[in-house]
Amino acid sequence: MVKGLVILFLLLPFSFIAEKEKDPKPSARQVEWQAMETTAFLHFSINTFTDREWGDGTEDPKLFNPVHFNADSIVAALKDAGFKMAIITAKHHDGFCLWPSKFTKHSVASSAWKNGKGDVIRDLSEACKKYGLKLGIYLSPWDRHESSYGTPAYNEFYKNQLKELLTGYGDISEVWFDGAKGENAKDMQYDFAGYWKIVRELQPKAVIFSDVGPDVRWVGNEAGNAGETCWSTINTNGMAPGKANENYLNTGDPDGRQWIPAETDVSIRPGWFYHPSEDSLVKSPQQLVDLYYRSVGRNSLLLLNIPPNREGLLSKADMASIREFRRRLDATFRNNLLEGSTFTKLTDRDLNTFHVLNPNESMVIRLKKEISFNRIMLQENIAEGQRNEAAQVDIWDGKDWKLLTSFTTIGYKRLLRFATVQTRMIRLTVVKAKRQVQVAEMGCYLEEDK
Ligand code: FUL
Repeated sequence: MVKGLVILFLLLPFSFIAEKEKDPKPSARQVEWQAMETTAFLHFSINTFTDREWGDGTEDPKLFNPVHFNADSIVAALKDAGFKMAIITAKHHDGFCLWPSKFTKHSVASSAWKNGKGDVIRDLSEACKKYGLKLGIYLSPWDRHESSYGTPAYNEFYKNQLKELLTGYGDISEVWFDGAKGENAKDMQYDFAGYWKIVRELQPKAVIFSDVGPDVRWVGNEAGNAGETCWSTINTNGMAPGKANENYLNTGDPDGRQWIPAETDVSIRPGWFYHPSEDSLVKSPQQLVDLYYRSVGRNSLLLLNIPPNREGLLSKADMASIREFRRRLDATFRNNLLEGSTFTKLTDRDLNTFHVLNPNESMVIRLKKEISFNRIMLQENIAEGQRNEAAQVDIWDGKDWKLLTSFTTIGYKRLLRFATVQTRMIRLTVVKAKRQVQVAEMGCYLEEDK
């Protein structure tokens, strides 16, 4: 009996280590991806000129003529507004290609633009290099123009197009595989595994998005809402792009064995493509700030669509809105009021240095003077996984602790908003966690009234 107990105690630390090692963790490319926080989607194609959201593939390529298209101006505006990557619709569901693909005539090469000599992807990739943004591509699997669509030959056609994009335009940092699939040949079997293999071979640093990963998953809606509880882990068993459970994708799964964080794609306008009738419906800077809190602030990434117009430029209203959005965020998060407290690791902007808290453990931050704040920011060291399940923050009112806010997951980032409070002491308590939480960053901020 005693011998048995001794063996048990000897083995215990090993079983703990084994369990810990099984914890899903992000790859380097996923960590880098999430740290970008805000990226831009550019929905731009023949639909921009036909005023449609989904073209049917019969459009005359000559209609594509963005006479003032200027990739530099678009990318400069995105950079100015703090976006770190631009993902462009190289081909949307209608099949029209923004680059002169060798495998179809349905492209810019048959358009009126630059007498068929233009290449949107080339111009954009050069502008991205110039301004230091990453470039991503969206290549719709669903193709309403290509005659081989619906037969196995289409997979070859698609792979050829993918290879053109992955070899001809320098670094590609994200490849976006849309799950949408309409009426023409519903039974088309996409070779997603084959597509993804090509991405890994040709652009090993690129993250692959589809509804269910493998690197980045869909957040489950197009309204800009990550789950209040949002795990970067899921189990993809049996789920295919286009057929995933939206609620499951929205919140993720604490028991998920795969690290596939959620990307929140949402448009600055009602539609994904530019429509003149939506010029007055551009989301305001404050609506964009709210989107940031509901995506990045809930452990997701904000992929904001800002569609170029018929001239081939971002519209003035859109540019003004994204610029002011960034100004407001910068103004709020510039000044971390916890700086100078004894917990220096929490404010050093380095996720690899952290303070550990076990479940039911608290840390009390004493400040040199009273602070006024209405926002809290928390980050876990996600390189080691995501652990916090429930936590709360209390503040000292001079006599007693008062609950300020309680919340669930943290992950890469959690942002909390509440009415302005004053205090000299703040207490963070981990209420429930999968294991010891590595609290990497914490900030208290004051957002001024607008
Ligand atoms: C959807 C597409 O059908 C929309 O047109 C848009 O591209 C959006 C981002 O994804 O599935």
